Amino acid sequence: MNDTSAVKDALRRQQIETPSWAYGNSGTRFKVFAQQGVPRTPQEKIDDAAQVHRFTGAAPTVAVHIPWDKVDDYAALAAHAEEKGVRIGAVNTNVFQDDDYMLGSVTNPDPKIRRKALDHLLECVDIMDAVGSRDLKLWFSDGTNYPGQDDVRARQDRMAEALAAVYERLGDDQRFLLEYKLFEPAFYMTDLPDWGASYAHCLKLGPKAQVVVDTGHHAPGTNIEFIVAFLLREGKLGGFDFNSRFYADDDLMVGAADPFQLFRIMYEVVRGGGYDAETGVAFMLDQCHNIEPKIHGQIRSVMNVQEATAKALLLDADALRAAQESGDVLEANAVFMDAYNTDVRPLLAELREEMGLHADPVAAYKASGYFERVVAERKDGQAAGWGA
Ligand code: PSV
Ligand code: MN
Ligand code: MN
Repeated sequence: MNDTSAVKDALRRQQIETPSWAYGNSGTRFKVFAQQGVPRTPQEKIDDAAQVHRFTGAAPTVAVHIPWDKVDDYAALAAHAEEKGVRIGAVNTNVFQDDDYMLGSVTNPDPKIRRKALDHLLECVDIMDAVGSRDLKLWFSDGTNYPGQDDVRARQDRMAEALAAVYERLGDDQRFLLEYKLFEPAFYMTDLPDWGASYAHCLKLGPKAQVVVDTGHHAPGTNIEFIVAFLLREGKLGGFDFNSRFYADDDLMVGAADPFQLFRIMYEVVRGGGYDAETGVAFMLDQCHNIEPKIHGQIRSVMNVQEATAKALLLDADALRAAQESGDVLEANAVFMDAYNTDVRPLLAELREEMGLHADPVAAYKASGYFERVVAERKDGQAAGWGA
């Protein structure tokens, strides 16, 4: 796309979902650092997410995580979000923080524990109904630490059984997004370690089962953009959990470790039709801000995704195809790199002003006084969930 106004139109409709847990205190297993002004309730996490949308105009939904965001009245939580100018997005399940799940949740050898895990997943679909959510995000920590610990194949059967039961429960306008992760917390074998395993389970179940690519869940050097291209071609890419990694599942800000990789991913999204209206590809952030301010970090992350997207949209697809078809390796690579090396910040600043926003969301947020206000108002903010 070379036409700047078409690129702007495409960017105008980009929606990036922020996670409620990004606003809570987080850390590693060594230490959770308590920051100032951190939300004390699910409602306050939504209030913070609304600030990210207020200044970027691109983050209209916030994902919740159950039970971290447990409330008595989910319809009221959805109404609270609407009041603040955002909506509740994906409902994230949690079958990894209970003593019962030491040997697994839906793949646990004990049928009583499998039932408990499945009940939680089904309860999360009830919550989706209450808040009007389309997506159920499933991440399982299930796996084993030692060879021989459990039967790998039986665990796949149990996984398939649970996924089928959840699939069955989904409404017509709902779907589940199945996450995979190479390792951690299981260190020998993970029950859904890679996109192939997630894809195979989803393929069997049907169109309401889609794969979600968490950019931090691969072995170093994995060509994530290939996975994206492949899943899009098969109609099985449900969305992204964006974050950056240097080593393992670091959950650092998207675009911080490798902005070029983010661009390559966004290029494949655009190329594969994943950016078209109504495509269903969800752009979500799955991050935590252990040492940096959280709302500011989320705004930065949204901007990083926007910049990679703008570059991907600006790429001269005709010139690229011509070079590819004539076998001109260096010209094809030059066209690709030209797009990546374009400074899109002025274009995005212009677009924001056209949308009635400040050209610089970070400066506008800092000038708003919101942070100082919540620091004064909120004491003893909540931990995000894990590592607490
Ligand atoms: C754990 O690895 C994880 O980071 C997964 O990516 C989930 O999406 C997230 O936690 C929230 O449950
Ligand atoms: Mn994730
Ligand atoms: Mn993760």
